[in-house]
Amino acid sequence: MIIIKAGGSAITDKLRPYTPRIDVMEIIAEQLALIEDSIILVHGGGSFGHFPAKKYKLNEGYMFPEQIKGFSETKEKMEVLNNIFIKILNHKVNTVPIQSSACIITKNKEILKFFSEPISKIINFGAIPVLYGDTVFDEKLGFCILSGDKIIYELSRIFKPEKIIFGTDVDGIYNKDPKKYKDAELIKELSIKEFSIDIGDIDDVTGGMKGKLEEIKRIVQLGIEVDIINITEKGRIVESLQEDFKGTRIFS
Ligand code: IP8
Repeated sequence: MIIIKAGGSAITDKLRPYTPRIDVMEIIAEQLALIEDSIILVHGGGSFGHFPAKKYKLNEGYMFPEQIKGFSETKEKMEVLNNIFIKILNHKVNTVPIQSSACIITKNKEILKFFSEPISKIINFGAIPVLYGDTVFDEKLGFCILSGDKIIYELSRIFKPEKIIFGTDVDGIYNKDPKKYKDAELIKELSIKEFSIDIGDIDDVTGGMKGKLEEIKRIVQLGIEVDIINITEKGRIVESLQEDFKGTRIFS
């Protein structure tokens, strides 16, 4: 089994609210059709989920009644994004979307309960379950934003996949932010012991690249191989299943 994250920065234009990147979704669909192994796909929020979630301070938990409007609005936007993606994927593969808030309860932003049986059933039928970062109910905070990365950690514990691919809009992890520095170098292999390096923004409600690396660290500690690749480029997902690929491989 392979678990693939289609990052929000790749499948949406993060600078323009509610703008999908249809071209990238098509690239992903084409490659999924070439993979024989079973797949679970998880996608992020990008400019659909993060805008309303930030506006209503949803990741700080329930504080004032107006946030309910934000909770509902964020969920609506995430469903719109999921629906656009699912339609494109279904031209090439069979997918079944799963709404995270209907099967996950968190406690202080960590997954406490996860009814994962439907995911196993979908896989047994040879289809691809598609989950996504979402607004969820939280036993301590009332509600919170659950990132796709935290969902992937939990899926890793439950399904023990051979590999996790984190798809972003950059080629992997660099020694400096490649969007700011031209001399930034791609790190091909990275030990989790080196994870203290300062990487990227924390502008996302779910912690940006830093939050992602925290989850990756936990996944690698489960003994699972993790690759970070650029999924906006054709062929990269399939290449990362081979030895010679462009990206960053994380090991313990
Ligand atoms: O982009 C966040 O998921 P992520 C989802 O995987 C929302 O961190 C609703 C902002």
